[in-house]
Amino acid sequence: MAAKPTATALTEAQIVDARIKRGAGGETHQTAGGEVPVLTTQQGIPVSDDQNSLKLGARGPTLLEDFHFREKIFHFDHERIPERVVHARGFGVHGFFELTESLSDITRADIFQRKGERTPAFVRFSTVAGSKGSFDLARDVRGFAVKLYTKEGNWDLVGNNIPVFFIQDAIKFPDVIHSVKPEPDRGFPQAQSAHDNFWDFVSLTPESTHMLLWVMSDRAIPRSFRFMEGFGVHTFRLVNAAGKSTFVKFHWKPKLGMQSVVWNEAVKINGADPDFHRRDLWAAIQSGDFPEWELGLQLFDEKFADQFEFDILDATKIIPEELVPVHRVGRLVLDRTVDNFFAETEQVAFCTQNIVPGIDFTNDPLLQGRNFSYLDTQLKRLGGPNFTHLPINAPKCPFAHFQQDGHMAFHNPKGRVNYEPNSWSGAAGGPRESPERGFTTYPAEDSGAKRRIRAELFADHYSQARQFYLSQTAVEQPHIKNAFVFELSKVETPAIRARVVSHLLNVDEALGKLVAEGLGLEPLPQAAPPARPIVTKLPKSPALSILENGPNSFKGRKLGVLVSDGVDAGLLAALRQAAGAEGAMVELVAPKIGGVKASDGSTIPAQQKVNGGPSVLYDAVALLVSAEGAALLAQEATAKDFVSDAYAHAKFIAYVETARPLLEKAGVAMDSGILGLRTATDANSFLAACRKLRFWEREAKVQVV
Ligand code: HDD
Repeated sequence: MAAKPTATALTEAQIVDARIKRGAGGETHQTAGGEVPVLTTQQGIPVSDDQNSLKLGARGPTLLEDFHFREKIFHFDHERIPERVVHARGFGVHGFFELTESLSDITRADIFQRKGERTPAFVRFSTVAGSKGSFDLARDVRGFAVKLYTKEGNWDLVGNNIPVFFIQDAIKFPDVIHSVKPEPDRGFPQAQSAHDNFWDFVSLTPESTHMLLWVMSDRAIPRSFRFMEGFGVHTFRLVNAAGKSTFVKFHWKPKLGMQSVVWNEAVKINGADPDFHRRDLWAAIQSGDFPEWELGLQLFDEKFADQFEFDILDATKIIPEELVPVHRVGRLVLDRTVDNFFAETEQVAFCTQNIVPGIDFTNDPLLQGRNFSYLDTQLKRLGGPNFTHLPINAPKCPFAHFQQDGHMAFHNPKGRVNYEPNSWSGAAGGPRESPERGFTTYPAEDSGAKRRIRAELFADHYSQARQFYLSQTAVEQPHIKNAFVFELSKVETPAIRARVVSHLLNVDEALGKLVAEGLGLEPLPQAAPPARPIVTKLPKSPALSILENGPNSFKGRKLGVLVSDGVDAGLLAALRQAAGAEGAMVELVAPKIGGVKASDGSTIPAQQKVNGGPSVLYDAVALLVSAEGAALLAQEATAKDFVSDAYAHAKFIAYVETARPLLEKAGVAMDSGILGLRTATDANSFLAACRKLRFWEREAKVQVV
């Protein structure tokens, strides 16, 4: 490989080049499979036999001198690096940020200067609690970490899909994470908050209450990474060329709108396809349907901060969008999957302290603590201080400094000078600081006695939790109640259940009582004494509801069509056409993966066999089975589940008349979310109905406990 030590990063192309060029100096040889590189050891020594270790005779011991064998096993033994202590399970993709409005009056950040300019980006989505191999549909916060390779260095906006957090001070982070992770004496449960330790900790930490409402809402079970919002969470500063500071909260708004699954679906998706979210993102990008978000800013000044009811430094609070509108200034497009999961997704190192000139921190005590933790953790994960040499972490702008050596240093500048000041002149003297161009910290004035203390307004733990709950629709509120009841029903210690309810009574008395009733908790506990009076008159914030902000579109969603031999080919084509026009994907689910013989004699291949393609994998379903097909599938448990689950999960269902026996066997009671399919016009009407995403009217009828 032609990697000369230079002052700039190796490009990804160079690395890939190195990978595919493995072979003895690019030597190739002819095999049954064509002209391929010669297999070598890591040292480049050609290998003659990769099937058998070196032995003394056919049945003798393996010889220590087999350097090829030893190297191969040695390398394999060391393939793993420590998984992230949180957000271990993630999926990263490439894209770009495009500025749609210049912000040069508000910030000097280079990325925000020139309308229309694109900046390369890498985004990693994740769950928090589960380990690397856990399932995607855990009830959990989703990480939304964005690395922007700007012309003045890397800016990492390490956010979540929820705009608040469990704790206010970073000193509590190890505690909240320990509590949610598997319990240390037993090593379970995996990727779940539904256990005693988590609820014990949060019920003793009332500042978690607002976050708990979000985590028990449908935000914590998104349908796809593509259909969720992202938030920078903390208040940051934007600083312009004149040194003026404006406070900012960052938002990512999905172009396809928000959507979540229902809890029973989440439980089943985890069995049917533990990779549901990563597969979804992968498939969308591979098919050219690039997900997109708008970058929104909430901008405000000291005056607003002073009169706001809550502290803008408190990460357990939001600023309602109705109070400070979200101003959209750019778009993030994800258009490329990684070449190598380990090199990119696993080794990417996000650090909250990576900010660029024109952006600055505030004194949010959670953010201040994060600024230590991220750098520190990369050292452990990536094994040394040179993780910025990895292509995924290296800036894409020129860089020059005197930091040197260490494990795996592969940018090693030439020349004599590695310190400054020095008296070597010109280029020989190396880089120098620039008071004009360099990062300058906003000179905020702070003073006070050194104490372990929190600001007074931080003590309001219930008002915004209440606002969140009351801003939800009549469909969403019961989901929150049910989630609390589900989780607390897994808690073995009754006192912990009661303590959670004592907080919920402060959020909303009716909610507290409903959860108590769902748990069979008697007598009702006293409400926890609030540290500050609860603000009960906060107006509803419709922006907090998913359903109030529905996309009214089926674009980017997936239709599952159950088919059998004898399927009406014309109707299937009409359905595909209608789905295509809507921008939706279609998958065929059939008794055999080879496909079905259609009415016109053609064979149509399937994407799923019926027992591997349950309806939880789809946003809506259609039953296109012939009379014989319906008779066959009415005896197949997984086909009946396909229908009864679609029904129970309030999905829109289209059916041909011959599918009726299957609907009946599945125990479906007909309603207006179940639409007959005879003509192409029916197919269009069905897709139009699907724009509502779910037929929520049905839900209350199928959930009675
Ligand atoms: Fe964190 C990873 C988001 C609080 C310490 N965090 C991590 C990731 C995301 C967040 C998205 C995954 C990055 C990736 O994909 O590689 N974390 C948040 C948000 C927080 C937050 C939105 C609150 C507003 N985190 C937080 C605190 C601390 C940490 C208070 C410690 C004091 N977080 C870490 C970490 C991780 C991490 C241990 C683990 C892996 C990593 O950093 O790279 O340093």
